[in-house]
Amino acid sequence: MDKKVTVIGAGNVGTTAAQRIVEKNLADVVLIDVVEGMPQGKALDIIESAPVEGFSASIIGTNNYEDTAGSDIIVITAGLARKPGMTREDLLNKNAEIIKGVVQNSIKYSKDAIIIVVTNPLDIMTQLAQKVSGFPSHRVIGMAGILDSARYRYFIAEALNTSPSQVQAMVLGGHGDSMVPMPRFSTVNGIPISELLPADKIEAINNRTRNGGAEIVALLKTGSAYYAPSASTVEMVQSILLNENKILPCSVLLNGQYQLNNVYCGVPVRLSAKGVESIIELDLTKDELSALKASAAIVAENVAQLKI
Ligand code: TXD
Repeated sequence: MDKKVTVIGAGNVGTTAAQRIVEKNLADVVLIDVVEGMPQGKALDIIESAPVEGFSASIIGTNNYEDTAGSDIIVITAGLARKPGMTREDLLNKNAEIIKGVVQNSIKYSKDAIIIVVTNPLDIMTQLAQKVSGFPSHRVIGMAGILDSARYRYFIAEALNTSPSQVQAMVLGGHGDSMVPMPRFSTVNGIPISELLPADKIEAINNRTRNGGAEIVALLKTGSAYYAPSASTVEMVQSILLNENKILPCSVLLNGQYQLNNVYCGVPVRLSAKGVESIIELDLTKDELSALKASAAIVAENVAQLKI
C-alpha cells in the first residue's frame, strides 16, 4: 500500500480499527502499545487472516515508535478506563498524561500526519493533542459524532423497521451526556423523521442515543463499545485517505463558528486529504444553538482544569 496508518493503543477499539483498515486495503498499519508482545501477537493473528479474507495490506505490531515513521494518519486509542476508587478527574489527568506522551513520541516520526483522537474524554483529549502537537487544527480531529450518529441512525431504523443504511441523522456537540441529537436534520431516504415518528418516540430515541455508550457498558460489564466505534473511526480514515470529502460530524477546533471560540466540539465538517477541508455552519434554532454551547462549555471547563 502507498499509505500508512499508525494505531496507538492495541486494545479493543485500536485492534478492531486496525483490522477494518487492512481488510478494506486502505493502508498498511502499524499497531503500537506499551504492553510488550501484545500488539505483535494481535497483528500476526490479523495478517494470518489475509489469505482467507483476501487483503494485501500489511500490519505489524510494535512497542517502538521508529516503526511508525512516515505515517499519513495517526489514530490514538491509548488510554485507561476508570478503575474503582478513581475519580473522573483522576482519569482525566491520567489519560491526559498518556495523550501527551503518545503525541510527542509519534509526531517525532510523522511530522505531516493527520491525528485522529478516539480516547475519552474525547473532545478534551483532542484539544490537548492539538496543543501538544502544535499541528494546525485541520490536522487534529476527534472521533465521536459519527458513532453517536450511527447509534441514532440505528435506533431510528429499528423504530421504523427499515434498513439502517436508509437513515441519515446527525448528533452534534461534545461526546457525553450533553451531546445534541438533531431530529430536524434526520431523514429516512429524504423524509424527515417528524413525518414518520411521533414526537415522544423521537424524544425517547434522543435519550437512548445520549446513553448509547452507557447501555453497552452496562451489558458488557468489563469494558466499553468497540465495534461501532472502530467502524466510525475507519470512516474518517477512509474519507481522508481517499480524499472523499465526506460530510461527517467530527470534533474540531471552533474559532468563531457557532459563536464558539478556542474549543473542540462536534460539528459537521468535510473530511479530505487535508484533514478538515471545511467546517459547515448550520443555521441552528435558538434551542439547538444553546444546547451546542452548553455542551461546548463543559469541554472548555475541563480543558481549563487539565494539569498539563
Ligand atoms: O466515541 C469515542 N470517541 C469512543 C471513545 C468510543 C469508544 C471508546 N472510547 C475510548 O477509547 C475509551 O473510553 C478509551 O479511552 C479508548 C480506548 O478504548 P478501548 O476499549 O480500546 O480500551 P482498551 O481496550 O483498554 O485499550 C486501551 C489500550 C490498552 O491496550 C493499553 O495498553 C493502551 O491503550 N495504552 C497505551 N498504548 C500506548 N501508549 C500508552 N502510553 C498507553 N497507555 C495505555
